[in-house]
Amino acid sequence: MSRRSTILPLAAGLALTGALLVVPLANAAPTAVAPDIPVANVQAHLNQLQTIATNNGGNRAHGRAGFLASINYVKGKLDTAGWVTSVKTFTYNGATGYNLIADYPGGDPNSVLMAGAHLDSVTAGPGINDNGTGSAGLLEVALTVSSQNLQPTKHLRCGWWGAEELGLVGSTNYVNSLPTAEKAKIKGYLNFDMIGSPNPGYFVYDADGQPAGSLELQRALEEHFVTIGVPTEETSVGGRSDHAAFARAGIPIGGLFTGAEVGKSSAQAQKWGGTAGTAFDACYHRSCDRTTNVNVTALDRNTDAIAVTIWKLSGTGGIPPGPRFENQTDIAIPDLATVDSPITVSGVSGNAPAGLQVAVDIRHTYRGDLQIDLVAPDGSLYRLKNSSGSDSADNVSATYTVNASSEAANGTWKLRVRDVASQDTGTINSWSLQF
Ligand code: DPN
Ligand code: ZN
Ligand code: CA
Repeated sequence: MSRRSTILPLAAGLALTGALLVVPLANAAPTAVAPDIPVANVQAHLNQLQTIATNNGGNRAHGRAGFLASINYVKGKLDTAGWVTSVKTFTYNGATGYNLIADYPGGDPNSVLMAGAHLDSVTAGPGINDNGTGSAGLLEVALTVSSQNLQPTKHLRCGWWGAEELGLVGSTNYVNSLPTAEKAKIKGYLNFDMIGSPNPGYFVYDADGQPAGSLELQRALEEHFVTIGVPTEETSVGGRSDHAAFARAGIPIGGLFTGAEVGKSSAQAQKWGGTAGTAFDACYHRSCDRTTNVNVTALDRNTDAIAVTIWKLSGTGGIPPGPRFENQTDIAIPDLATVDSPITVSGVSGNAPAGLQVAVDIRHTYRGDLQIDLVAPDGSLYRLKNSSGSDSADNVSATYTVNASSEAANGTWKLRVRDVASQDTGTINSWSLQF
């Protein structure tokens, strides 16, 4: 994180006057298109889980201090983001166990989409791939759901499970604790256990033999990999992770997995890269399952797939009818400068939609420096984001909804990014317009 700098008087560089129409902050989302999740944010959670283990005897196992500290870390992030959390306790092996349940306010309470990951490690090590990765990926997607103000049709609920490593204890306890009527409201459960294996495979839970409806989840989980051209394999995970109790209750299930103790075949190494004859995760259940035991590309792809799946299955993923335009040219944002990145739209009849989706991917060392506007072809300005002296996170990765219905669609649109404070700089990585 970068140091803070002084905000310059706003008058400097305000060339944006004249006939320009400035519209107040566009309401962020509901977005139809799942955003790209910056993997650095997921890695930051993994670093925190590693530190928790290091400070608590080297693990985050059931009954150990590192597990409760992990629960408190995830809970704190979700509470700040507006999720409604509750910690549910159970007893196993004479020790108190914890499940963290988080509900996203809104959606149809009778139609719940649930996703989960076990947060406990084995006692042998810190459990960063197993299952810091699934826990951190799901956490970052949940935080993105709220930062985007997603308005899903379904009610969204996430679970971080305890004592998975001792026999799926936490998730089983949760499902068994639900009255029949509550179980019936859960229309699907997605499980994420080991999604950053160091010698990764790309496995999607096979819907065969699972409750009816599981195929829809499998297809949704595969969708992002189809989009990015990464082949997947179906895997029969049987009862090896926390989906099992949900499946037993007749709830459709699905999940992602990058492999554990099994060796990668040469055919798999050919299509996925990596090392044939070596385990997908040679540090599985060992002390070396540290932050170094994560393949960042696999973590990135799987986290994006979680987002695409949740956006789609929660009832917000219908692709809007119009075409999409993107500018992927990197444009530097020098200190205290204003830069424009153009997108020329042609072949669209009439005006832009009331729900024009503007997806923005900016890398920056202090996002509070940035004021962002969308400039319509006639020069009208739509404010997407204000600068803020206290917004100390880095990158901007967000999708904004703009009512652009008074603008002709065709012509050159621009993303105008103004860096208002000294020291930190960045780059427009890409941005897009979804009509
Ligand atoms: N359940 C995992 C563990 O925590 O050890 C391993 C695993 C996950 C195996 C998913 C198969 C499928
Ligand atoms: Zn696991
Ligand atoms: Ca700056």
